[in-house]
Amino acid sequence: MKKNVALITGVTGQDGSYLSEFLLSKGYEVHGLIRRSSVDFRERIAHLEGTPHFHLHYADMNDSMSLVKLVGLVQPTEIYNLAAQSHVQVSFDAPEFTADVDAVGVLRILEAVRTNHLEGTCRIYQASTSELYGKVEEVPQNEQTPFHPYSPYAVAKLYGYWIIKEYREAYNMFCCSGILFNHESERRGETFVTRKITLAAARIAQGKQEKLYLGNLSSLRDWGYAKDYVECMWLILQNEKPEDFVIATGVQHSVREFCYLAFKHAGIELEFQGEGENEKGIDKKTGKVLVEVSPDFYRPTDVVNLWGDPSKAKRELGWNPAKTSFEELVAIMVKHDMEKVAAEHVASVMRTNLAEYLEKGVVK
Ligand code: NAP
Ligand code: G4F
Repeated sequence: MKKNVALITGVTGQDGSYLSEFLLSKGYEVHGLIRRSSVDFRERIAHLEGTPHFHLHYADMNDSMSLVKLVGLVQPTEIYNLAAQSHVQVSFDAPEFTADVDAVGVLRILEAVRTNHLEGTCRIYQASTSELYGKVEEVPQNEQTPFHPYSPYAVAKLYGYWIIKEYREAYNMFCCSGILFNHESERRGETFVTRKITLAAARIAQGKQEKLYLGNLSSLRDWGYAKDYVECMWLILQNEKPEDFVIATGVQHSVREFCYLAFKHAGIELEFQGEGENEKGIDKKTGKVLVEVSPDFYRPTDVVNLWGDPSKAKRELGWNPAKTSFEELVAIMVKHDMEKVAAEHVASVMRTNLAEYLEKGVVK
């Protein structure tokens, strides 16, 4: 039997790391695309490096030639295109780079597959996003809901969505978009709102940070657990027909609610007082202001009402959107960050002690 060979772009990211683990557990040969950077950002996949069936290759989503060569070398049976400039706020500051990676990058992958004559054998998953709904036109959002992208990131991703659909129809390729709603984890990038909150709650609870500054506290999201969502990416490519799917939990919460629960898990009960820029999260026990609003984190246009309807994925892929609840997700993230902050403290004390001993000549 022919071996399943997966190529993952964005392998160093949150989803890429979980997907690698998932596919390796299913017996896949996994190839990951990494790009050169001056510092090593392979923390999320460090535990997989050196294991059999896991291989890394240098290339870049901005470099067609490198993609054509890589696809030709790996001869994948499945490609998971997860690479992206994935931060919505950053896309306002770097719109052209975002478009190059998130829009044209998708086209480059499709053309790399065609150039290598693999369009009949290689299935392609595109990491699409609930940001396409943007300035939402209905709630909850499903596969039929009209798109209204509301950031340079979303506009770039809309191109990715349509070019996937176009190649499916024009060249009969098995390529699909997963329209994923926000999914988080203990591996989430530290500047996305959930991880920013869980890390700050842990630091504040352990006396390492005074205050947390956030933007729009009323923004609503449908947050799921990234580990559960990567299974769906795979299910989409195992489906009989190439189709697009909404992946979400079907449950919605505000940034404020996430914040309240995260601090509660860290042992602090918050009370929110005031409105808009004057809203504050106050420690009920001490009366100290721990959370404040800063307009620095406001966006020129913000998506404020995302709520997904995962009925199609449930019905047609047999996927369970309720595997990890919102409450469990927050608990997992806070537990992880409480331990991380405590470990950093121990490491820093040890470093200080060692420096002192070296200075006094106690150790050489
Ligand atoms: P992430 O943690 O930000 O990871 C993004 C990945 O893309 C990283 O591996 C990054 O590499 C890579 N990348 C960026 N620019 C690249 C380039 N020019 N060439 C090669 N690689 C490049 O994102 P994520 O949360 O795992 O999300 C995965 C995908 O799903 C993204 O496409 C995102 O837009 C989409 N998505 C995410 C969510 C969510 O809630 N997480 C929801 C919907 C859709 P470096 O490590 O080198 O930076
Ligand atoms: O955590 P966020 O930055 O995620 P956002 O913008 O929803 O994007 C993420 O999910 C998308 C799926 O819908 C992905 F496509 C995308 O790649 C990324 O993974 O912000 C969530 C909400 C926003 O409304 C933002 O305005 O939280 C609000 N927010 C409030 N204060 C904040 C902050 N966001 C961030 N990053 N930092 C804040 O201090």
